Amino acid sequence: MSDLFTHRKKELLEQHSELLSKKNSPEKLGNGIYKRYQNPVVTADHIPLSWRYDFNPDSNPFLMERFGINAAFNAGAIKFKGKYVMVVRVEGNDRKSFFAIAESDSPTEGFAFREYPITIEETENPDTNVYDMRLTQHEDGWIYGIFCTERKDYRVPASDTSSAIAQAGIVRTKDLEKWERLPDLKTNSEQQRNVVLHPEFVDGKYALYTRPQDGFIDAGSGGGIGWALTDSMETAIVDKEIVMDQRIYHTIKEVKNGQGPAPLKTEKGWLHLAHGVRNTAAGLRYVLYMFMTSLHEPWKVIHQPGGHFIAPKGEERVGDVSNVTFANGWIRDEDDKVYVYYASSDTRMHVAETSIAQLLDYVTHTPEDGFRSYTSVETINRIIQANKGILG
Ligand code: M1P
Repeated sequence: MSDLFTHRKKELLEQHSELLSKKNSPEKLGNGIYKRYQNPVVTADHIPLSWRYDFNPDSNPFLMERFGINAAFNAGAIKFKGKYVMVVRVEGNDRKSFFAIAESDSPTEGFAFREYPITIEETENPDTNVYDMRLTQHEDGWIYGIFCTERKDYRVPASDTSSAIAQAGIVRTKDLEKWERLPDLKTNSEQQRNVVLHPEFVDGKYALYTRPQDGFIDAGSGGGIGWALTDSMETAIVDKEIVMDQRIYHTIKEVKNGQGPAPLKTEKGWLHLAHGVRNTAAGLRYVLYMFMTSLHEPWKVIHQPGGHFIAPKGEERVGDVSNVTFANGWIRDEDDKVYVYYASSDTRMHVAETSIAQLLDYVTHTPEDGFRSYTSVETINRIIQANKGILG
């Protein structure tokens, strides 16, 4: 074994273990709605060295990276057997994404990947790429994972090597070890992404949040977040999708939007986290927003705070796809604290800490978007007026 090999091995192991044991602390003040934690909770560098390097000095004398990892982001999340668990979208240097579990005893630090990534069986129509799993602990006893399965669109001319078709793939598990692949969701929409299973039966059926769209990137005539019912998850078929949260001109969700994780049930209604997209001269900007739906009619929006809940900030603004925040996982803890696991710029995972009480206050008391500059000034004037004599 060469000195170079020995030295590199020691340094790699030290650096990796330092990263995994790095302490994390919340920002001091925050905005009263949540506190961001200072360090990302999962990055490409968290990926086990045993996936990336061949540690045999005979076959890898330079101790080169053999399988590069480009990013670790857009994670589904669940608390399982006392552990905070993320099902992370890991993307290799080859641009293929796959899923892997990172878990910790703490919600905000110490996330380590399991020894192997998750093997998701293919259907008779193999996926080219799989990503963005939403986990739902359903009242039927299964944990479902719905993810995007992307395949090449063969209907286009051979010169078009980019066009793809996105649909919803489905797996289920009881132990986060063995994942059973079910047939893909069937809908009447040309493309689907951001499909999420509601945790409870509605009228005896499984309920899904969908995102019908015409093109792979463009929502086209797909108007927003959809709501649909299916009799079964073993052959999930949706006839009708109604748009329950539409995209709107000159808002943070003007171009498209999509449900984040499964909603959280509270005594006042279902709390939803979603992403909204608008276009800019610098490209698409993805931010997170929230809304609440009726407890008994979860497809009816009853509160919709104006503007974004979390937008890319500081270093979060830069990455593979810059100016993006995206969340498909959050965990409500036993003490009603809520950990929002969000990704920045399609590159890394972060956490923000809040609580059900804070989120309820935020969702029910944040002014709604008035859709005009004039109404924004009116809203601020009302707040200033109410503060008179209080601030001195
Ligand atoms: O690159 C930003 C996001 O773009 C897509 O989201 P949407 O379907 O709403 O356009 C997804 O590819 C997502 O993974 C990605 O983070």
